[in-house]
Amino acid sequence: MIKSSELILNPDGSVYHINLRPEHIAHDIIFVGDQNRVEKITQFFETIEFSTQKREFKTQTGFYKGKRMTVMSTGIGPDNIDIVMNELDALVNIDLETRKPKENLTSLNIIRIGTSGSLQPDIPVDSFVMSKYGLGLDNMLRSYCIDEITDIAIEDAFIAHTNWDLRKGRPYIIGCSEILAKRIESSRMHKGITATAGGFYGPQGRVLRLNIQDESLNAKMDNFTFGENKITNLEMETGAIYGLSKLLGHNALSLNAIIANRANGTFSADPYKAVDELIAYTLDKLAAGN
Ligand code: R1P
Repeated sequence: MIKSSELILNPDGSVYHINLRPEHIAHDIIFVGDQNRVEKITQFFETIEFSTQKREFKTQTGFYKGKRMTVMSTGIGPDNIDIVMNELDALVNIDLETRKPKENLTSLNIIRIGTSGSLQPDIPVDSFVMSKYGLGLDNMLRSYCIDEITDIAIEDAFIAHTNWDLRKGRPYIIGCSEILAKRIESSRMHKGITATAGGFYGPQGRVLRLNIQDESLNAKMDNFTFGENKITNLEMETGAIYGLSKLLGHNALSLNAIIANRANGTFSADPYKAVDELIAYTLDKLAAGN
C-alpha cells in the first residue's frame, strides 16, 4: 500500500497537484507548457465536459470530431513533468481506494504541442519539428533507474563530442513512441533529436550578465549526429516526457513549433500563427486515429 505522504490525495479524491480524478481524463492527452494554450486548443472542441486548474496545471477534457481528448498545461521544465507524469499515471495505474498499483496497466497516448528554438540554420522559424529522440541535459530522470531505456553508446558519443562536464550530470537519450510518430507523420515535419534543458538561460547557452560553463555548447550540439539524426532544437520538457513515459509504459510524442532560430538569431514575426497551425494539424491527425 502506497502511504498517503507518498501519493497525496485532495479531500475530493483528486491527486494532489493536477487536481484530477480518474474519470476526468481521456486516453489521448495533449500537453502544452503554457496554461493559456489549453483553450487555444479546446476552442475547437464540440463540447468540454470538465475543466480544472491548480497552479500551472490547467486541464480540460472534451470531444473533438467525436474523439474524447484531454488537454493539460504542464508549466515549464522537467521538474513539472515529473509531477504531471507520475500523477497522471497514478490516475490510470494505481487504485486510489486501495492505494495499490493495478494488475492490468493502461498506456496513455501523450502528445506535446510545444514551442521551441531551432539549432539548425535549415530549420527556420515557423516550421514544425517532430522529436524522434529526447536528449535530456537536465538530470531529473537520473533519480529513476533508466539504464534499460537509454542508449549508453549515444550518450558516450555526445559526451565525447561536446566535451560534456559530468559535474552537470550525465545526459540521457530516449526514443519517441513509433506508433504515435506514424499516426502524426507528415512531410511538413522536420525530424531529429530534441535537446531538453533544465533552464532557459545558462542551461540553453544564453548569456545575459552571468558567465556560463561552456559558451560553445550550442555550436557543438549543432554538428552532433547520430545516424541520420541531428539535434534539431532545444526546449525544456521532451526528454523528461519521453523518459517517464517509457518507464511507466505510456506512448509519447513531442511536436514543436519553431519560434526562434538560435543558429541565425531570428525570432518569428508571428509565433502564435505557427502554434495555431500545429494545433490544427495535430487535432485532425489525432481525431483520425484510433
Ligand atoms: C520556455 O519559454 C518554455 O517554452 C517552451 C519551453 O520548452 C519552455 O517550457 O515550451 P512551451 O511553449 O510548451 O512552454
